[in-house]
Amino acid sequence: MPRALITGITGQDGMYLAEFLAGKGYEVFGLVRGQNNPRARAVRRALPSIRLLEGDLRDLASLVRALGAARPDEVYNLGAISFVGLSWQQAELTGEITGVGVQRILEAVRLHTGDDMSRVRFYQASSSEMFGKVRTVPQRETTAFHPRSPYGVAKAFGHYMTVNYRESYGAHACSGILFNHESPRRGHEFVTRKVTRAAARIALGLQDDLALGNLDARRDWGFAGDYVEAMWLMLQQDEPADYVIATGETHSVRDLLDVAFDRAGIADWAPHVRQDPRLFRPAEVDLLVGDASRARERLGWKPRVDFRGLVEMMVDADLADAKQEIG
Ligand code: GDR
Repeated sequence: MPRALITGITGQDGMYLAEFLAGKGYEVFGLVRGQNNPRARAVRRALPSIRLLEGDLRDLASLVRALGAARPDEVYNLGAISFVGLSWQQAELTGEITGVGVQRILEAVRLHTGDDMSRVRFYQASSSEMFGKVRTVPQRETTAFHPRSPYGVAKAFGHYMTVNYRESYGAHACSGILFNHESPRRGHEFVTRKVTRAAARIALGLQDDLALGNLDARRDWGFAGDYVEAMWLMLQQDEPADYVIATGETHSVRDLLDVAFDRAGIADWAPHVRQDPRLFRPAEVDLLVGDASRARERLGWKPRVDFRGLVEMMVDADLADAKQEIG
């Protein structure tokens, strides 16, 4: 039975990946900060077969210990402070966990494996936020980075560290440059979920309006369930490499509002939405759209859910939640 250790197991991607790997017959271990926090309990409820281990990306010894307990064949580093908007308020902590944390877990794998680091395959959750103020459209693996937030800067550090451990120590380390990926499990602070949840709650009379920031930002939004499969496929290749994972389509926040409110049965979103200057970011990423040709060619990966399908799936789940709330 193959064994996998996932950091960030309590997040959206951690949950999808854990389910996916368990379905493939893996023994799945997850790193958590405290067994009794509500998110760890939720993971255990959803996936009783999972083994949760204590550890923190700020603490090298805890990572070495977790590796010793899990003895994984594959490590997926999904743990991070992942909300871009917050990263200006907590730039140092974001650097510490989202950036330096990657070096710590790579070093832990190196210490754990002794002289052959490639014995444990490593996946790093890199991000399209590294492209930031984009140099070319669409963005691919060779596109230069210009991160626009402390989060993007920290992810770029983690990305280059992953490449560096591969080149320095022969690690089988892959960096997945994932564009935005969403689902009904997405945190409420991210724009897709904020919009789909509000559309559902406004339609059912639970909420009156919705405050947003920049409505003109464009993103390449895919479905998280599709993207975790790409993570796994990367680690099944003989040669480690970096891959862009994206749909190749870009949409604005306005497009998101159109589809979400329409699905919730509201013809015009404009009367319900106001713009709040506090929700604008100090520096914005205006446009992201990825070219996932390498993943298509080498991994045989392609997304199954398109933008409309994704937004409708999320609105339907939020409508069901809102109805339950009403009782
Ligand atoms: P992003 O996701 O920053 O792209 O990072 P987010 O959903 O937060 O923002 C997307 C775009 O929407 C604009 N926006 C708003 N965003 C939020 N959160 N709330 C608002 O009210 C709002 N109004 C407008 C933003 O300005 C932005 O342009 C996500 C995260 O999951 C990262 O961890 C991941 O690495 C990248 O995607 C790929």
